[in-house]
Amino acid sequence: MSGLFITLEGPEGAGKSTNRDYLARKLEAQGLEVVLSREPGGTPLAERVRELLLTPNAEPMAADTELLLVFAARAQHIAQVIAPALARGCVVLCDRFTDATYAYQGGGRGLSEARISQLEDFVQGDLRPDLTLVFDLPIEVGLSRAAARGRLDRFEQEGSNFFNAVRQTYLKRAQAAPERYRIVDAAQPLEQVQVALDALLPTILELSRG
Ligand code: T5A
Repeated sequence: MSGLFITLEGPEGAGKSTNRDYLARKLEAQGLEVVLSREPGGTPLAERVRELLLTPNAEPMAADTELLLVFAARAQHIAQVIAPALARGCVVLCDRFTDATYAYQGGGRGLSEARISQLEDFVQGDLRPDLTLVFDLPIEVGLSRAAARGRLDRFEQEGSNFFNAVRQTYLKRAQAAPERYRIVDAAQPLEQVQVALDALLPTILELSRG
Protein backbone atom coordinates (compact mmCIF):
# COMPACT_ATOMS: atom_id res chain seq x y z
CA MET A 1 0.00 0.00 0.00
CA SER A 2 1.44 3.36 -0.99
CA GLY A 3 -0.39 5.75 1.36
CA LEU A 4 0.40 6.81 4.89
CA PHE A 5 -1.56 5.61 7.91
CA ILE A 6 -1.52 7.95 10.93
CA THR A 7 -3.52 7.31 14.08
CA LEU A 8 -4.36 9.69 16.92
CA GLU A 9 -4.71 8.17 20.36
CA GLY A 10 -5.09 9.11 23.98
CA PRO A 11 -7.58 9.13 26.83
CA GLU A 12 -11.01 10.83 26.74
CA GLY A 13 -11.07 14.51 25.86
CA ALA A 14 -7.39 14.65 24.88
CA GLY A 15 -8.13 16.66 21.73
CA LYS A 16 -7.74 13.89 19.15
CA SER A 17 -10.63 14.97 16.90
CA THR A 18 -9.79 18.67 17.13
CA ASN A 19 -6.15 18.04 16.24
CA ARG A 20 -6.94 15.46 13.57
CA ASP A 21 -8.87 18.17 11.72
CA TYR A 22 -6.04 20.65 12.27
CA LEU A 23 -3.45 18.23 10.88
CA ALA A 24 -5.68 17.46 7.91
CA ARG A 25 -5.83 21.15 6.96
CA LYS A 26 -2.05 21.42 7.23
CA LEU A 27 -1.43 18.34 5.09
CA GLU A 28 -4.02 19.33 2.48
CA ALA A 29 -2.29 22.70 2.21
CA GLN A 30 0.82 20.72 1.20
CA GLY A 31 -1.14 19.09 -1.62
CA LEU A 32 -1.72 15.72 0.04
CA GLU A 33 -5.03 13.87 -0.29
CA VAL A 34 -6.26 13.20 3.25
CA VAL A 35 -8.96 10.79 4.40
CA LEU A 36 -10.36 11.41 7.88
CA SER A 37 -11.90 8.62 9.89
CA ARG A 38 -12.47 7.35 13.40
CA GLU A 39 -12.90 4.19 15.44
CA PRO A 40 -15.02 2.56 16.46
CA GLY A 41 -16.86 3.53 13.29
CA GLY A 42 -15.87 4.98 9.95
CA THR A 43 -18.52 3.22 7.82
CA PRO A 44 -22.32 3.11 8.27
CA LEU A 45 -22.18 -0.48 9.53
CA ALA A 46 -19.22 0.15 11.82
CA GLU A 47 -20.97 3.27 13.18
CA ARG A 48 -23.88 1.01 14.18
CA VAL A 49 -21.43 -1.16 16.10
CA ARG A 50 -20.08 2.06 17.68
CA GLU A 51 -23.59 2.80 18.96
CA LEU A 52 -23.69 -0.63 20.62
CA LEU A 53 -20.32 -0.01 22.23
CA LEU A 54 -20.93 3.54 23.46
CA THR A 55 -24.58 3.51 24.52
CA PRO A 56 -25.08 2.75 28.21
CA ASN A 57 -27.29 -0.33 28.58
CA ALA A 58 -28.96 -2.13 31.47
CA GLU A 59 -27.42 -5.42 30.30
CA PRO A 60 -23.71 -5.40 31.21
CA MET A 61 -21.45 -6.04 28.22
CA ALA A 62 -18.94 -8.87 28.74
CA ALA A 63 -15.34 -7.78 28.13
CA ASP A 64 -14.92 -10.40 25.37
CA THR A 65 -18.08 -9.14 23.64
CA GLU A 66 -16.67 -5.63 23.75
CA LEU A 67 -13.36 -6.81 22.30
CA LEU A 68 -15.01 -8.71 19.46
CA LEU A 69 -17.33 -5.81 18.61
CA VAL A 70 -14.35 -3.45 18.43
CA PHE A 71 -12.58 -5.78 16.00
CA ALA A 72 -15.75 -6.48 14.00
CA ALA A 73 -16.14 -2.74 13.41
CA ARG A 74 -12.42 -2.52 12.57
CA ALA A 75 -12.61 -5.31 9.98
CA GLN A 76 -15.39 -3.42 8.19
CA HIS A 77 -13.57 -0.10 8.45
CA ILE A 78 -10.36 -1.52 7.01
CA ALA A 79 -12.16 -3.23 4.12
CA GLN A 80 -14.34 -0.28 3.18
CA VAL A 81 -12.21 2.77 3.98
CA ILE A 82 -8.64 2.34 5.20
CA ALA A 83 -7.25 -0.22 2.76
CA PRO A 84 -8.77 1.42 -0.35
CA ALA A 85 -7.56 4.88 0.73
CA LEU A 86 -4.02 3.63 1.37
CA ALA A 87 -4.06 1.83 -1.98
CA ARG A 88 -4.95 5.18 -3.64
CA GLY A 89 -1.93 6.77 -1.94
CA CYS A 90 -3.88 8.92 0.53
CA VAL A 91 -2.89 9.96 4.02
CA VAL A 92 -5.40 8.32 6.38
CA LEU A 93 -5.81 10.22 9.66
CA CYS A 94 -7.74 8.03 12.04
CA ASP A 95 -9.07 9.06 15.45
CA ARG A 96 -8.23 5.90 17.47
CA PHE A 97 -7.28 2.44 16.18
CA THR A 98 -5.88 -0.74 17.73
CA ASP A 99 -3.73 1.04 20.34
CA ALA A 100 -7.10 2.00 21.88
CA THR A 101 -7.96 -1.69 22.11
CA TYR A 102 -4.72 -2.41 23.98
CA ALA A 103 -5.40 0.61 26.23
CA TYR A 104 -9.13 0.14 26.95
CA GLN A 105 -9.82 -3.59 26.59
CA GLY A 106 -6.27 -4.55 27.66
CA GLY A 107 -5.31 -1.94 30.28
CA GLY A 108 -8.84 -0.91 31.29
CA ARG A 109 -10.70 -4.24 31.21
CA GLY A 110 -7.70 -6.43 31.95
CA LEU A 111 -7.87 -8.64 28.83
CA SER A 112 -4.59 -10.24 27.88
CA GLU A 113 -2.29 -8.54 25.41
CA ALA A 114 -1.75 -11.91 23.71
CA ARG A 115 -5.46 -12.30 22.95
CA ILE A 116 -5.67 -8.77 21.53
CA SER A 117 -2.56 -9.41 19.47
CA GLN A 118 -4.10 -12.58 17.97
CA LEU A 119 -7.16 -10.63 16.85
CA GLU A 120 -4.96 -7.82 15.56
CA ASP A 121 -3.11 -10.27 13.31
CA PHE A 122 -6.33 -11.97 12.21
CA VAL A 123 -8.22 -8.77 11.34
CA GLN A 124 -5.38 -6.57 10.12
CA GLY A 125 -2.85 -8.93 8.57
CA ASP A 126 0.28 -6.80 8.44
CA LEU A 127 -1.56 -3.46 8.47
CA ARG A 128 -0.18 -1.26 11.27
CA PRO A 129 -0.10 2.54 11.57
CA ASP A 130 3.01 4.22 10.17
CA LEU A 131 2.83 6.86 12.87
CA THR A 132 0.79 7.16 16.07
CA LEU A 133 0.37 10.42 17.98
CA VAL A 134 -0.47 9.83 21.63
CA PHE A 135 -2.19 12.87 23.14
CA ASP A 136 -1.34 12.54 26.80
CA LEU A 137 -2.89 14.42 29.71
CA PRO A 138 -4.02 13.85 33.30
CA ILE A 139 -7.25 11.90 33.13
CA GLU A 140 -9.25 14.39 35.19
CA VAL A 141 -8.44 17.17 32.69
CA GLY A 142 -9.63 15.07 29.74
CA LEU A 143 -12.74 13.84 31.52
CA SER A 144 -13.77 17.36 32.48
CA ARG A 145 -13.43 18.42 28.83
CA ALA A 146 -15.54 15.43 27.76
CA ALA A 147 -18.11 16.06 30.53
CA ALA A 148 -18.53 19.67 29.38
CA ARG A 149 -20.10 18.25 26.21
CA GLY A 150 -23.02 16.66 28.08
CA ARG A 151 -24.11 13.05 28.69
CA LEU A 152 -21.32 10.57 29.35
CA ASP A 153 -21.03 7.50 27.10
CA ARG A 154 -20.57 3.92 28.39
CA PHE A 155 -16.76 4.24 28.65
CA GLU A 156 -16.82 7.72 30.15
CA GLN A 157 -18.83 6.31 33.07
CA GLU A 158 -15.84 4.21 34.18
CA GLY A 159 -13.82 5.16 37.28
CA SER A 160 -10.36 6.61 37.73
CA ASN A 161 -8.60 3.20 38.03
CA PHE A 162 -9.86 2.30 34.56
CA PHE A 163 -8.65 5.56 33.01
CA ASN A 164 -5.32 5.49 34.79
CA ALA A 165 -4.73 2.03 33.35
CA VAL A 166 -5.73 3.32 29.90
CA ARG A 167 -3.29 6.21 30.13
CA GLN A 168 -0.43 4.06 31.45
CA THR A 169 -0.94 1.49 28.68
CA TYR A 170 -0.68 4.17 26.01
CA LEU A 171 2.50 5.56 27.58
CA LYS A 172 4.04 2.11 27.95
CA ARG A 173 3.36 1.25 24.32
CA ALA A 174 4.73 4.59 23.12
CA GLN A 175 7.89 4.22 25.18
CA ALA A 176 8.43 0.67 23.90
CA ALA A 177 8.40 1.69 20.21
CA PRO A 178 9.55 5.31 19.92
CA GLU A 179 10.09 4.96 16.15
CA ARG A 180 6.33 4.67 15.61
CA TYR A 181 4.92 6.84 18.42
CA ARG A 182 5.13 10.52 19.31
CA ILE A 183 3.78 11.65 22.67
CA VAL A 184 2.12 15.08 22.59
CA ASP A 185 1.49 17.00 25.83
CA ALA A 186 -2.26 17.53 25.44
CA ALA A 187 -2.73 19.36 28.74
CA GLN A 188 -1.25 22.52 27.21
CA PRO A 189 -3.47 25.20 25.69
CA LEU A 190 -4.65 24.17 22.22
CA GLU A 191 -2.38 26.71 20.50
CA GLN A 192 0.66 25.09 22.14
CA VAL A 193 -0.47 21.60 21.19
CA GLN A 194 -0.73 22.78 17.61
CA VAL A 195 2.77 24.29 17.72
CA ALA A 196 3.94 20.80 18.71
CA LEU A 197 2.02 19.33 15.75
CA ASP A 198 3.55 21.88 13.38
CA ALA A 199 6.96 20.62 14.51
CA LEU A 200 5.95 17.11 13.42
CA LEU A 201 4.93 18.16 9.91
CA PRO A 202 8.37 17.66 8.31
CA THR A 203 8.45 14.07 9.65
CA ILE A 204 4.98 13.38 8.29
CA LEU A 205 5.81 14.87 4.90
CA GLU A 206 8.96 12.79 4.72
CA LEU A 207 7.05 9.63 5.60
CA SER A 208 4.45 10.46 2.94
CA ARG A 209 7.19 10.52 0.30
CA GLY A 210 7.98 6.92 1.26
N1 T5A B 1 -12.63 2.43 22.36
C1 T5A B 1 -12.29 2.77 21.10
C2 T5A B 1 -12.29 1.20 22.90
O1 T5A B 1 -12.63 0.89 24.05
N2 T5A B 1 -11.55 0.33 22.14
C3 T5A B 1 -11.17 0.63 20.86
O2 T5A B 1 -10.49 -0.20 20.21
C4 T5A B 1 -11.56 1.89 20.32
C5 T5A B 1 -11.16 2.24 18.91
C6 T5A B 1 -14.68 6.12 21.63
C7 T5A B 1 -14.66 5.27 22.87
O3 T5A B 1 -14.43 3.95 22.44
C8 T5A B 1 -13.40 3.38 23.19
C9 T5A B 1 -12.58 4.53 23.69
C10 T5A B 1 -13.55 5.66 23.82
O4 T5A B 1 -14.06 5.69 25.13
P1 T5A B 1 -14.59 8.64 21.22
O5 T5A B 1 -15.74 9.55 21.24
O6 T5A B 1 -13.94 8.38 19.93
O7 T5A B 1 -15.08 7.36 21.96
O8 T5A B 1 -13.41 9.05 22.17
P2 T5A B 1 -13.33 10.22 23.15
O9 T5A B 1 -11.95 10.25 23.66
O10 T5A B 1 -14.43 10.10 24.14
O11 T5A B 1 -13.55 11.43 22.21
P3 T5A B 1 -13.59 12.87 22.66
O12 T5A B 1 -14.26 13.61 21.56
O13 T5A B 1 -14.08 13.02 24.06
O14 T5A B 1 -12.07 13.25 22.77
P4 T5A B 1 -11.08 13.86 21.77
O15 T5A B 1 -11.44 13.59 20.36
O16 T5A B 1 -9.74 13.45 22.23
O17 T5A B 1 -11.23 15.40 22.09
P5 T5A B 1 -11.89 16.59 21.24
O18 T5A B 1 -10.97 17.01 20.18
O19 T5A B 1 -13.28 16.21 20.87
O20 T5A B 1 -11.87 17.68 22.36
C11 T5A B 1 -12.73 17.59 23.48
C12 T5A B 1 -13.02 19.02 23.99
O21 T5A B 1 -11.82 19.58 24.51
C13 T5A B 1 -11.48 20.79 23.83
C14 T5A B 1 -12.20 20.72 22.49
O22 T5A B 1 -12.45 22.00 21.99
C15 T5A B 1 -13.48 19.97 22.88
O23 T5A B 1 -14.42 20.84 23.42
N3 T5A B 1 -10.03 20.79 23.71
C16 T5A B 1 -9.22 21.54 24.47
N4 T5A B 1 -9.49 22.42 25.45
C17 T5A B 1 -8.42 23.01 26.05
N5 T5A B 1 -7.14 22.77 25.71
C18 T5A B 1 -6.82 21.89 24.73
N6 T5A B 1 -5.54 21.63 24.44
C19 T5A B 1 -7.91 21.22 24.08
N7 T5A B 1 -7.96 20.28 23.10
C20 T5A B 1 -9.26 20.01 22.89
